[in-house]
Amino acid sequence: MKTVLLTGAAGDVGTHLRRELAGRYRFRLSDRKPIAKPAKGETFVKGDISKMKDALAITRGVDAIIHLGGYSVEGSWEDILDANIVGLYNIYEAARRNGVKRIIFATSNHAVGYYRRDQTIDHRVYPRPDSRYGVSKVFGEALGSLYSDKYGMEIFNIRIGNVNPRPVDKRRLSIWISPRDIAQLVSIGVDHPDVRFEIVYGVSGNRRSWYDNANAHRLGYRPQDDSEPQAQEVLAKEKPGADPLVERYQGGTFVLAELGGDPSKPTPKAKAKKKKKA
Ligand code: 15L
Repeated sequence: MKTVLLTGAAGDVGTHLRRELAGRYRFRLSDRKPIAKPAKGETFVKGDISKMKDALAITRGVDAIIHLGGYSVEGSWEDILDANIVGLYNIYEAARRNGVKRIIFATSNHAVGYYRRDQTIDHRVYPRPDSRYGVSKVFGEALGSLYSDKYGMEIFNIRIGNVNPRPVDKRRLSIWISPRDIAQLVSIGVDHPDVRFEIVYGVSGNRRSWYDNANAHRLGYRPQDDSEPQAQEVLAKEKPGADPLVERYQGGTFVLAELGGDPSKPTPKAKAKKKKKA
């Protein structure tokens, strides 16, 4: 049985994975917060990944790392920097020094949140982060690419939508992933024999998806859930009058935070040029 480190194990996604994957791996759980009762087959090691010493200690001797740890929404630059840039670097570098080859990285739909909802995007699109948080996820994907090319590490990036037992609003009908589907995808990341550097979307088989998840399917992902049967109920509860920008972009409210302009409109320079020509 593989020993797998789960960083950020005290969070929501970590809690779902522990339950769904119980008995499949020997889990080493790690978080800054304590976990009251590790289950059978689990051990807990407290650690702050913004400190290299801790990152080295928690990654020693494992077969793979599921890296969920970090700041999970938009936040101040200081918080994002500590957890998602420094912390992420520490995990990758500690893994390399400890000879751990395989990392499953919980990246996010917010790495590409500035794609419009009328677009279908696949794993090859250029990143379009919608927040500092999204930028930190793009950084994580880029660092994984470097560690894969330079050091031969095996990196499996899951651009997670929203992990929840049920889809909670209109936007999440398109990006929802059920606990059992995220567990399946994470297991592919841990066990697939042929991973070098992969990007997949962490979504169920939603009919309303904005993603072409062909790369996940190629690697064997067969989602069992679809948000559609719950769509009517979810839409009935949706409050009308959402900001048109929130409605236009995949990242939803993340695009609105500190918004300085509408990216679909021409830049002031382009506007001036057009005026001059006319
Ligand atoms: C994420 O990346 C966040 O970690 C999660 O809390 C949700 O906000 C999710 O995206 C989402 O877009 O719904």
